[in-house]
Amino acid sequence: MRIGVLELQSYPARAAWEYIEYFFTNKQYVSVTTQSVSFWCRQLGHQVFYATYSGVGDPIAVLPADLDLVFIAAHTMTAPLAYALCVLYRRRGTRTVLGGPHAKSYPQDSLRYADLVVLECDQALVEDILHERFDPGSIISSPEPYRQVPLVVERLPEIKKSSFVAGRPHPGSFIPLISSMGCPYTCNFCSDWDNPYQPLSNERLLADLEFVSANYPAVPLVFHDPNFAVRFDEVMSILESVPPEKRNPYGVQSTFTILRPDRLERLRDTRCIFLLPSIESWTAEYSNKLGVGKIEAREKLTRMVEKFRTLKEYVPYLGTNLIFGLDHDSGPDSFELTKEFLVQAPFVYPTLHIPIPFGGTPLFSTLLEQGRILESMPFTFYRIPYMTIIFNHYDPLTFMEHMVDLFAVASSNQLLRERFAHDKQILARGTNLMRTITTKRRYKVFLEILDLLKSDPQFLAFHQGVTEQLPDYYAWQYERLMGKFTELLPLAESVWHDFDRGQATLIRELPIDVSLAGEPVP
Ligand code: B12
Ligand code: SF4
Repeated sequence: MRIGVLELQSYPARAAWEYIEYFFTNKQYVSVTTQSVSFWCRQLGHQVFYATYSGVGDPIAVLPADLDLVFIAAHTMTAPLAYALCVLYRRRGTRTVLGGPHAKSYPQDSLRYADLVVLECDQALVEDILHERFDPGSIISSPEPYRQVPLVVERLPEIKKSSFVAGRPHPGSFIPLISSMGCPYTCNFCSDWDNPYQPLSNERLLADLEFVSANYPAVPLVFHDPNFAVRFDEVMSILESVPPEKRNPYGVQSTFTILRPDRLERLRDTRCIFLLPSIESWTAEYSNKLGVGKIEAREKLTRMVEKFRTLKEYVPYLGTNLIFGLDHDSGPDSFELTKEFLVQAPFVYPTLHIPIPFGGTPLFSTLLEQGRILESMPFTFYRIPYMTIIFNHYDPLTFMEHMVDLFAVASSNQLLRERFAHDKQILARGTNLMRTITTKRRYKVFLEILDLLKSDPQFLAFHQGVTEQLPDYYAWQYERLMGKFTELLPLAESVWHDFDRGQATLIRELPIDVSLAGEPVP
């Protein structure tokens, strides 16, 4: 069979800056699972065309036209483009399979456009798909996420294609790895809230580390573990079994409960170069993973600054996530504390989020039940800097005023100068510059939205949930982003979503080893 495996990372770039940004950032955001699916198909003897689409060029051109089957992986923000490609491939007679974060969040909606929709995936499921064991129109799932990640040497053709240029690593290349699945925490906005922590094979991790050290010395590794090194000693001893002078640098997302001061030397000595421990919120919620107990917000700020200062002595590049407008947030406090954090810890790059109702999370269920999701908002806007929900304690105008105020500081040249003063390394400086430019672009969008909230009563009414009529501003943005693909997926298709997850829930509850698709739904 001729099989395409496509990972969609973005919409087509339109401005010069977007070409630069997408090449240096999106291109490095490739997923291990899509590479694994490609490898499993090759292993079964098929002719496989693997591609990632970072936003440069035409997404149709990255794969041949005459495929028998195509796997498409997408996040929710790129779902409309993925749907449009499904429409196109189906017209050409190609079977379409949608997988990845969006398919898992909104399986029922994905089924409007794809022949098969995948929740969890493993090698056996891919084999069943290729043998046409599932009826078109099915939501399918392996009993649990795959346990055996293909080795780097096995995924090398995919890695070369996605992360390297002309088969060779360049200064911005990363090699993606994964050493565990799931997470012991249960944050209500995260898709992994109910996915138990599962370490993967230590032997295979060591084989990967030895392979990259011998063949791609100095190329940084990026671990996609939702929460890295929950079993800290075990993982560190694997990393330490590579001789110190042969270790590749690496980056991870982890929680403060794991990053205890007595462990930081081991992180430094194994060459951890970037760390993303999330703060999430200044209120007491989500504090359990920060290792500070349920303390008052201002004290939390002081403790977080201290913790990041300590981390900085061991790890050169630090980032964190903060979310504004979660249900327990109210008033200006979170915004003000964040501004103080930015000034006191300029060496930490924060990603400042607005809650997004990703399907399958407790946050989604609550918001849906309370009628607080702006249901006609296309998936295109399920990303910062857009508002897709009605907040518990903020009206949209006040919320946006706070965001504008915060982003004025976050994107300021003054803060960039301070970041440069703290980070002398070229890679860190380049990353800080790129991220500041991205933050400035988001700031501009916030200003536009604030202006519309103030000047256009219909726009304000939409964000207050008074009308479902999508404002012209979003209609125009949708068509601008989708470009020629609007013809395949007109706006009218994207202002309605099937949020039902009935089938998805049913399938996940079926016992192991049962052929999961095509089961009658009572
Ligand atoms: C690692 C990670 C990243 C990494 C790597 C991304 C990548 N391409 O894999 C980085 C840091 C780059 C990243 C970036 C982003 N991420 Co992220 N990320 C994660 C994280 C922490 C773990 C994902 C993972 O690899 N898990 C391990 C794998 C094995 O499990 P899995 O992803 O659940 O996949 C299973 C199935 O979905 C399926 N599957 C997965 N891919 C495919 C592909 C095919 C073809 C098939 C058939 C099946 C299939 O098989 C797997 C095993 O069952 C999750 C949160 C979490 N805790 O899970 C968020 C998460 C996936 N990210 C999310 C988001 C929103 C983003 C960003 C958009 C954030 C932003 N604002 O920029 C960007 C998008 C990047 C881009 N343009 O592609 C959301 C996605 C929600 C959604 N519905 O879209 C999540 C779920 C976090 C959340 N909010 O809950 N992310
Ligand atoms: S700690 Fe991170 S990965 Fe774990 S549930 Fe919370 S947000 Fe998700």
